[in-house]
Amino acid sequence: METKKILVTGILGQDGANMAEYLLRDKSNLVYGMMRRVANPNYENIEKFRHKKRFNLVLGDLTDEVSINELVKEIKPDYFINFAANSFVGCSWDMPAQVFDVNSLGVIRCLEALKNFAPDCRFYSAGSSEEFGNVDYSPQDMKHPMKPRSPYGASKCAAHHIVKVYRESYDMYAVHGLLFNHEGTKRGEEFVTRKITKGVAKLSYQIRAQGTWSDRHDQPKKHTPIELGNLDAKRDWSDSEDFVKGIWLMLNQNNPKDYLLASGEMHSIREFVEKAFEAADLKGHWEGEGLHEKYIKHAGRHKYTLVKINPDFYRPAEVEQLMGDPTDALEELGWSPEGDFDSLVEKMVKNDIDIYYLKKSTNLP
Ligand code: NDP
Ligand code: GDR
Repeated sequence: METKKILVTGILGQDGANMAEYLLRDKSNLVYGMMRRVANPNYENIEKFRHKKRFNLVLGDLTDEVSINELVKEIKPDYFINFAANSFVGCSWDMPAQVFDVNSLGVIRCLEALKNFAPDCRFYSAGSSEEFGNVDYSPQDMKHPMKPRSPYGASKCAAHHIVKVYRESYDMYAVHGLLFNHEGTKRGEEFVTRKITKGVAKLSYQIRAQGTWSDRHDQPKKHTPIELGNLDAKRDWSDSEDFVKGIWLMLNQNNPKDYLLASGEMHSIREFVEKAFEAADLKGHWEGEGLHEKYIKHAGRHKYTLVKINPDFYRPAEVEQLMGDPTDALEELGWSPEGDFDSLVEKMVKNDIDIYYLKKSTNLP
């Protein structure tokens, strides 16, 4: 069995950890997971495999070409999967230059290191549906023009172009996958899906864990509504565990070609909220309009506000809707995702309820 050396950046994030877990199932793979130096690293996402023999944790930073060059020189990887990024669209207006440094220049640093020290290595660049932005038609396909609405989206468009330029100029195997939103139990907490499922878990505990719905008390139990921004935005959500398989297929074609991964379905934030509370057996209803809209649950004599609007979570420019057409990936790559919207929401809610209740029962912070 020929050993494959695979360098995965962004290892502590959602996709890096899911990709490493997937690759380690094949005993011929040797995985190098790159993290940047931080004072208090959170290893939660990689705890399952962190101490495996075929996994090595290495330090590097996309803003520092010395570290990227040294890693490529030392490891001489067969595959370089670049997930590292400033991936939060919402903060990209506050630090646009940093976002470009990591998400665009960072990709050039990776490509240069490979060109100079491992020219046969296959490179994956993490592109985004945010590159489509203000969409002309739905579902979007690979021919859709790039119309980003945020510094983040623009930074990914720049990475998209530069990957193509290196592929064509230096005959490198470099692909830029256009991925629509993908979530799961390792999703970062500031993204709307995880924010909702964590909030649902907390509310479930606060309102009902210590007994039945509290009709006996004069006041409703103390509870923490989830505060959200634009409920009408629509996204095409999938499971990250399905996407890492599609990415691996993209890296193992005969000739490099970019693909789009998506579910082909679109749901609003409002629908995600409803589905998440249903999964926790806390179905409520919407009352009010605009900034005063709330998701309410009546229980006995009491009325619980489960969700309310906080205008701070609105963005300076919004991408109102995104939905991708995955036909090419399904037919040409043979990609076959297993999850769907309902199973994704249920999995995330159940996971967060388990975590929250366990923490409370063991008095962890
Ligand atoms: P995460 O935010 O979960 O992970 C990104 C990782 O990159 C983090 O672990 C972060 O480290 C690391 N990172 C940030 N800056 C640097 C740097 N300068 N040097 C090295 N590492 C750095 O993102 P996801 O796993 O969700 O996404 C993976 C990639 O896919 C990203 O590029 C994202 O933009 C892209 N993408 C994601 C989609 C999604 O829906 N999830 C959809 C389309 C594209 P730290 O932990 O220290 O912050
Ligand atoms: P997105 O994901 O911007 O699509 O980027 P996010 O979950 O942050 O937002 C999705 C939509 O929800 C609306 N929204 C809120 N978003 C957040 N984060 N918090 C809120 O309280 C809230 N309320 C409403 C947003 O306005 C938006 O419309 C993700 C990231 O993973 C990117 O890295 C990736 O490239 C794209 O998906 C595809």
